[in-house]
Amino acid sequence: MGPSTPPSTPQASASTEKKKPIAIIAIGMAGAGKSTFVQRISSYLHSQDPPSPPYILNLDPAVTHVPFEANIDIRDTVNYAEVMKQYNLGPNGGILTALNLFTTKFDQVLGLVEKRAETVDYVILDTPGQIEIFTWSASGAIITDAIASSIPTVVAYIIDTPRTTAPATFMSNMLYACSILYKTKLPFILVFNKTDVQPHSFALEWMEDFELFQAALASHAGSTDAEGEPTYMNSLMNSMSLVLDEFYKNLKAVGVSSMTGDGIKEFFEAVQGSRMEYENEYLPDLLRARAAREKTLNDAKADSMGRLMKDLEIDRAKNPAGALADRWDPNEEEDADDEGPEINIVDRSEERWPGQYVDVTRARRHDEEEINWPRPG
Ligand SMILES: Nc1nc2c(ncn2[C@@H]2O[C@H](COP(=O)(O)OP(=O)(O)OP(=O)(O)O)[C@@H](O)[C@H]2O)c(=O)[nH]1
Ligand SMILES: [Mg+2]
Repeated sequence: MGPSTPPSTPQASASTEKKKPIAIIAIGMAGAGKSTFVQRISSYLHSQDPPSPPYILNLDPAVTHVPFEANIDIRDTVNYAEVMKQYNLGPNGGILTALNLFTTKFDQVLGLVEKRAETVDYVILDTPGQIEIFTWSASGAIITDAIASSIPTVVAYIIDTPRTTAPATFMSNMLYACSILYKTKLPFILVFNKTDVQPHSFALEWMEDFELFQAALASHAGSTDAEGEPTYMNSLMNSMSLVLDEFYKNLKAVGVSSMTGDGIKEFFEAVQGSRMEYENEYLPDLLRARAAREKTLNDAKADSMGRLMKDLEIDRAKNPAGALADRWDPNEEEDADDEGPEINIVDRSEERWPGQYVDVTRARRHDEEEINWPRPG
């Protein structure tokens, strides 16, 4: 045999050679520390050798101050206070509508992100304070799916550790995380934040051994009734802890302090581990689902096209002159009225701050602006 060239798989090598960033979507209850966390991981990446500045998207239209310098900021695109006024909405409706308007232009955002794909290692998304606005809205799902089908994506579920030490609160928070995992089906990292105030070891213990959790539950006030029998709530939570036990097996958990930077390195190790998970589990599912969707769509198109052509043939045979008069005149003006309101995405790093790193702890928006959006009550 002559000198053999190694068997080449052009598609496989092309996909691994082309560098792709990882998207991190920070999701969590109001005040869990999402924005502080995004700021912290951003400054961690800046401090790497060589520095690896991330591409950051702020999706919270109602925030007055972000502690990081966003490359794309929803506030540059939609004015949340104006939306509230114009559509007669309360704070949450305003945030949701602002997010919906922004999502109509998400193709532009994707374009900007893809342009950076070769030079950036991480794309980070900070989401609105009210968790359900992102996790239970059409636009949240569209944004998540759009990003996840374009680059490897992980969800960082930020937990306010000091506020989840009560077993019942812990369980509610985990159930919420569980619902997001099953909705997004993306690699998932539980980020126990604020470990400077409360170490997260109790959470890891409960997750590893549900009997420890049940013991904690039993020792909590209100878990037994007057006769000393476990209450309904208590037995419900006991059985749910068994369900969650299964859920925990699919997750990574890290403890961090966005304040001190503790645990951020471990977080990035978990993120890197998730890339494999994305490629082996999520991506094949996504491609399968997309192929199925396209096939249904194409079948439907072919079917209606076939029927349309048949109708036209009959029509033409019946009335040849009418069919000719019905033809489209290419010189006719096209209707330009169906354009939506003018919304445009701004990449700040291309406009005002070309690749410039601003001290994130002191970051401010445009200096000449004195906008102070009210926070949702
Ligand atoms: N001690 C401590 N406090 C933290 C930590 N991370 C965030 N905080 C504080 O928690 C509060 C909320 O932080 P944010 O980053 O605004 O939380 P968020 O989830 O973005 O809040 P919303 O977007 O308003 O829902 C702030 O006062 C932070 O200073 C941490 O690791 N340790
Ligand atoms: Mg925030």
